[in-house]
Amino acid sequence: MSKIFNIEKIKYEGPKSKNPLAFKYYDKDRVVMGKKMSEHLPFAMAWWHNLCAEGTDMFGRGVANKSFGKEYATMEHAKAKVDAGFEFMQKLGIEYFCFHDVDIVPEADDIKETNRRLDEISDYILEKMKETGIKCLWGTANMFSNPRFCNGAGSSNSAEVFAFACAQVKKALDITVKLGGKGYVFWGGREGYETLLNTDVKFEQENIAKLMKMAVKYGRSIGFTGDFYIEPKPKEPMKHQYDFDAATAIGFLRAHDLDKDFKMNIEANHATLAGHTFEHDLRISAINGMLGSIDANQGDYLLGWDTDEFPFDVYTATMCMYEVLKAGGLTGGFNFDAKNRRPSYTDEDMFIGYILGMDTFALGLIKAAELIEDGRIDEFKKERYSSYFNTEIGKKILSEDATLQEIAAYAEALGNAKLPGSGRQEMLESIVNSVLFN
Ligand code: XLS
Ligand code: CA
Ligand code: CA
Repeated sequence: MSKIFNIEKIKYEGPKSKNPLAFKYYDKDRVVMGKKMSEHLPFAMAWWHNLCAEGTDMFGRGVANKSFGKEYATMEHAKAKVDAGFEFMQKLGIEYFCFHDVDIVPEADDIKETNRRLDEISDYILEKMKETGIKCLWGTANMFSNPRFCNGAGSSNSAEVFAFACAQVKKALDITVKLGGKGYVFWGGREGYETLLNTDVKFEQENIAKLMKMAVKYGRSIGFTGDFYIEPKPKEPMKHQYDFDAATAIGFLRAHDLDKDFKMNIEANHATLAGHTFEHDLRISAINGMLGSIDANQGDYLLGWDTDEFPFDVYTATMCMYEVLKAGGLTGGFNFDAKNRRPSYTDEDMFIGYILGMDTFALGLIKAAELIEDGRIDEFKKERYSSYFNTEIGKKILSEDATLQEIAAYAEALGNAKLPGSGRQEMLESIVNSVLFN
């Protein structure tokens, strides 16, 4: 193994450990509800935050050094990032990675040269994958950084820019397939608008659907059998993003006949920006058969933007894992779309961030399994709807031949209805606390 990071392989030391460079809860072989933790939690490293981002913000330059000893924007640097990434994943026991095209090579002025670089780097990545057994969770095209995409990619007002979006999606699909990626993501990027005064929403949405349809057709023709994902986000960078939340994205996919090929990649921080909980968007995806993959991070309730923090909130991770277990697991995985805070700029911090995230989800998994095994929540929920199953009127309502007149006649004969059973939210919350802190 190369030696870019002066840090040993991270081991499980248990909850009492005070070693910041050890797992406290993520014990990969521990069996939870019949499956190993590592199978429940296929974790992935996000190339962009971990190997590229240096902590630049609106007010200041980077703080962390991600040169890995090479000159930025060179192929030597791109290769050093591959070395660093694989060493990092091996040391943490992470089995997958996710990437944008421009995370893995410096973008050239001419797309033909960028594509050549992508061929070169993907050969190198492939070698590392064979050597280590590490796999690709998903790939995507960055169609939001280059100035040409200032008005969006698939939704751009410029046909020429739309053509460049096609070229990037085509190449990113080629590379994803070459690396055996399980999925391909469309995050909206700048697919949205700032003002209706200059925007034809219908035309833009139809064009996005057109781009996606062509991508599905091409992807299938080159042997991509995985899922395409939409990753919803309500705002940022655009004021209005078309894929606002899971419900909106699912509606869009159905309207354009794309729902057979696509699932959702739900990011915690995006769900909360949409005014939902993380678990809300997971549930909406799951009940529609579209829970594919997860971008595991968390936002900050005091800030109105996408802070992409490492997940730390065990309540939320528990509710997430409850949804995932109930849905029978993910076809995708848990990508840490998370970055260290700007003042946490050392190599150690990179490792500690991932340890925090992996431990938080491991604890969430353990606690979600305990909640399910405890059974009180499920029993309560079943009882709460029982009048539909154990009363004549309930059975009638659920029957095929129910009519509005017949059901209305039942109500009129009764004259008035009893209050529905108590929701008992406080009792359920106290069950959650007693399971979390037993
Ligand atoms: C940005 C998104 C992005 C996608 C991939 O907010 O989270 O990083 O996951 O393009
Ligand atoms: Ca994301
Ligand atoms: Ca994000």
